[in-house]
Amino acid sequence: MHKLVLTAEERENIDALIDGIVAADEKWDPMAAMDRAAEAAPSLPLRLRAFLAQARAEESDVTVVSGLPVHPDLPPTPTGWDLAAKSGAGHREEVALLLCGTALGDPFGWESQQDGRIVHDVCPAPGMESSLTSASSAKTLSLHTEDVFHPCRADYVSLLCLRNPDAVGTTVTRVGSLDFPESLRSTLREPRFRFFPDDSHTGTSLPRNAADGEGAAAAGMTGPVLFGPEHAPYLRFDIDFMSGEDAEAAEAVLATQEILSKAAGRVALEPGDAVFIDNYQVVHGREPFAARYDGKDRWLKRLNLSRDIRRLYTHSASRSRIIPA
Ligand SMILES: O=C(O)CCC(=O)C(=O)O
Ligand SMILES: [Fe+2]
Repeated sequence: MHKLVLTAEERENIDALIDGIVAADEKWDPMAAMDRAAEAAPSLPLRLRAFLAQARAEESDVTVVSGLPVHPDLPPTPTGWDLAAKSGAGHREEVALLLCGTALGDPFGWESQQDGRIVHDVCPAPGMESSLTSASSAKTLSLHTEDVFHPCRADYVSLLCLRNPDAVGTTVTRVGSLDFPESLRSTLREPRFRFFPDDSHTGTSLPRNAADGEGAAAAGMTGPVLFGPEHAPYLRFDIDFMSGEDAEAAEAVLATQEILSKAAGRVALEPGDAVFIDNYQVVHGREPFAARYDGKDRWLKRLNLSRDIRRLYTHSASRSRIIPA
């Protein structure tokens, strides 16, 4: 893990950049803020820019920046992303995440997720406690690749913590830390696995399983779990939204889940901490917690980053940062 702790002076400099971006538009405009953050990012403190540039160049798997500004008058934690979107709650913090994120990659969103927003809110929502989405709380969010089904999935998933009063951990397993038995490794290298869109895209709240192979969304796409460099492979995995195409591949999924779970570490984000998770090298999840809906619940901002935005443009044949549904 690579970690940088910002000084008070650096935090003040970033706060001043946020002031400028927020003041530039009469009304909070998240799309305009994305462009303004990209323009302003070269003015971030040099130490922070150098740290993020190095993380990108060295393909750091888990990168943490601590001490980002969180406004002292932060509004109560919204009880759902839709309410946050409507009120613009935590918009200064969205800008902070965009500013840092653009140093690692290009922000993008999904038409099918949180209404095509670029920066998402991760906060518990009533009725979603046991869902398989980021709005859950009571249920463990199992280790996953973000948007495992899609060829344009993020290179980095970034999370900025606004509140985390119970120090709930984000779980992470780095593929670089794993030692797969040789026969498992070679099975995982083969395109014998099928990946499905998760519930945050399909709007359903029931676990998908290999048996419901009907319909377009259930068709998914096949590919390997391990791919890329022989001795430092990339990884693609989400037990809730994948299946093996044959009995041996199905066994390999279960065996891999066990290996990933045993190797999991945790990062309990504090307000002002941003973590940049390499979505090709790390699977992440979350420990369960009790949501109280009292305005003080855990609250993160989430941003997907691509190392090459043209991957999106060629995929959807449009120059848009929002991947169509
Ligand atoms: O809440 C967390 O710590 C992580 C949730 C998650 O997996 C996500 O938002 O993508
Ligand atoms: Fe996630």
